[in-house]
Amino acid sequence: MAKTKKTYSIGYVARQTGLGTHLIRAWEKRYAAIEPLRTETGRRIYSDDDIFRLSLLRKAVSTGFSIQQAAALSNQELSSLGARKIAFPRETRVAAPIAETENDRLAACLEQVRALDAGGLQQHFLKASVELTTIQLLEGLIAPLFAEIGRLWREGNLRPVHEHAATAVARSFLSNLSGPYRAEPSAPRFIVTTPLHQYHVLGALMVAAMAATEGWRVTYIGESLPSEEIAAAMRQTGARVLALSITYPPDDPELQSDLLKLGDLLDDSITLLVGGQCANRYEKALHSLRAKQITSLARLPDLLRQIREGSV
Ligand code: B12
Repeated sequence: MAKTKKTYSIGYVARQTGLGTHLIRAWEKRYAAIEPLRTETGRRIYSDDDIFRLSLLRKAVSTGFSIQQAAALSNQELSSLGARKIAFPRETRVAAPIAETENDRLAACLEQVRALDAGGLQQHFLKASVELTTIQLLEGLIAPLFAEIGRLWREGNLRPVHEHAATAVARSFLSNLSGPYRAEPSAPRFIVTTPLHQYHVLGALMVAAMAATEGWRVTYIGESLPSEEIAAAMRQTGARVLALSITYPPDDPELQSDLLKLGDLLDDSITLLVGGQCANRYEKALHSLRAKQITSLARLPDLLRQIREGSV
């Protein structure tokens, strides 16, 4: 593909195309959909041609073609898809209809949850991951979906089995979300977990996906870990950042004291980030840990950049 002289960072390309950075890399690595140039140090740089092609691919995928199919086409063929000049056999098209607005997406996902259709729900998540940026996908679809599931469950309008089945899909989907993106070996390490007796994991998995998207080498070390194990993981990996997610219960005295213990076990240079619905209920312990409490995932990218630059 002919390259023009001007080049751009992946962040710029993501903003221009509306695609997440993890997805741009995944389309390149898995499907050879584009061929970005590399700097001498191996960093990817993108041309106007790359941006144009990614926009065409995005359009093709959002009208129902799989990225595998779309990546095999030339720009000219991709351009003509809109006019339906190329027809793939129907059964090879992505089955679920494209949901246009946030509410449509949410309603479509909820329908799959009610129908206990794990494959259907996964399909909707996959489609949304193509159409949306990572933060839009997490904060605009998956988090509100689970808030709604929680509400319907509490009111008796959904059974525990619906919530369990949906959680199983989300858990596996979120675990794989950062999979396509392999950080540089020199990238700083980031550990995510839920502390003692904390069994709600989706928030932690979202944090892991966000940090991976930002180029950190992320390890999710599992849930309900006592402070000794968390500290051991930090020592072994030399990670600079530890993220904890705290959801329920809000008043566990054992967790309070375990968090205080964590303060003694962690190196002072480690940045501790804490979020989740009940994080503020452990204020005293978190204060003594000098933890940064964050209420929104959207704040994470800026904060991680600042930590990387050493400005916080
Ligand atoms: C799924 C779910 C479960 C699953 C959890 C599966 C799993 N392995 O994760 C199961 C079935 C196990 C479960 C069990 C229970 N649950 Co529950 N559960 C939920 C539900 C429906 C969704 C939670 C979720 O994952 N949400 C999606 C995530 C992504 O949202 P989030 O955690 O808030 O994270 C967001 C932010 O907080 C932030 N964030 C989170 N962590 C971090 C960390 C950092 C560093 C940063 C930057 C940001 C960040 O980012 C996310 C995106 O915005 C909620 C409903 C709700 N309103 O949340 C109830 C809910 C949390 N559960 C609740 C309850 C009561 C229970 C049970 C006691 C029910 C029971 N009677 O058995 C048990 C307790 C189990 C236990 N021992 O802890 C209550 C808690 C009420 C409270 N606070 O007092 C809720 C709110 C439901 C309700 N009644 O309204 N639950």
